[in-house]
Amino acid sequence: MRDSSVNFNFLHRTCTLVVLLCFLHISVTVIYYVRSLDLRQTFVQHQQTHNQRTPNVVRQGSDEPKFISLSNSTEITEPLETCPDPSPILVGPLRIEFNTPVSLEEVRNENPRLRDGGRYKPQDCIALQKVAIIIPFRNRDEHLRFWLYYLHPILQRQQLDYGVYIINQAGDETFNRAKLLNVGYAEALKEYDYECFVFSDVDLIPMDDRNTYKCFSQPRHLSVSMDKFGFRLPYNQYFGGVSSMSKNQFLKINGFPNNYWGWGGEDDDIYNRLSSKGMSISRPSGVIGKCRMIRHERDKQNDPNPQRFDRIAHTRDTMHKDGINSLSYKVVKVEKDKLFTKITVNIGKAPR
Ligand SMILES: [Mn+2]
Repeated sequence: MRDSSVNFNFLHRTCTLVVLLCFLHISVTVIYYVRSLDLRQTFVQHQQTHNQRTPNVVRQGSDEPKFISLSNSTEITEPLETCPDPSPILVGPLRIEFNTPVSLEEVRNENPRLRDGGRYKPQDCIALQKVAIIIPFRNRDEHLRFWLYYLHPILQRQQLDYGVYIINQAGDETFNRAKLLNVGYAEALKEYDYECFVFSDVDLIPMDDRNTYKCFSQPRHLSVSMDKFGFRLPYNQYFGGVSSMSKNQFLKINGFPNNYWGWGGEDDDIYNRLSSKGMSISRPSGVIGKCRMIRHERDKQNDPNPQRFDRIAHTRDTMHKDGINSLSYKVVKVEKDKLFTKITVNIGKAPR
């Protein structure tokens, strides 16, 4: 009898101890669980405030980057920081087609952040470069509309401080692409302290916004894989289509030749100028450098220049006399549109 009561007492105490231990275990588990919930919540809150601090792009099938507003924020008074390189709002490969015509009104509406003259700079950071984009032009309004439609959103995503200059050759003498480019350089500099110049044909559209329209430590050839050439470089020294040069690089070669009237050769002359000054050509990869050319017939008054081979052979002798230091022209008209600055110039004609 006594023996069993001792046994029972022992059993009772053991059970109580086990129950207490279980309770302790559960309490500790619950406390840790609640604390981890708390931590997770503050982490999420922190993430949200962090996202609001950095401009965040929402991509919902739209080309236009949308920014979360920073209004009512104390940061508005803080000095701006330099934009990150590469721009965090690039999207990569783009679909480019020329089947549906676009109107200037449509392009103006889709780019509300542009200032008069086709100017733009990012609001939330200081652009890496001030870039003037120079387009030699005559009677290609349809191409220009496509160019503006595609390029303005791309250039804004690239976070550049840029302006678009259409240099329109007055009259109907033979076309002179390189001289128009010299005019664009000179006229853009009268307006703003540009440090980089992109020279682009009006009918070339990049197929990837990672192909940044800015300058590099060497002159840059940007249109490296055109659909017209089967997405390949036609030859190693090719420098036509779209290229970029800093002010220093441009001045080192005395700008571009003024005496290439008609189609062809001026881009090879520019290549000769660069290589004679010991510069090399920088290029994006063949994937990032893909671009489309709008199909067209050869323009009237832009026949192949028969003198081009002879001229290219003598670039080194002529480049110091012929270039930005010998440029002469007359501005006929300046038009400021929201999408571009169009400068109509009289550049004379080929000597007969
Ligand atoms: Mn063309």
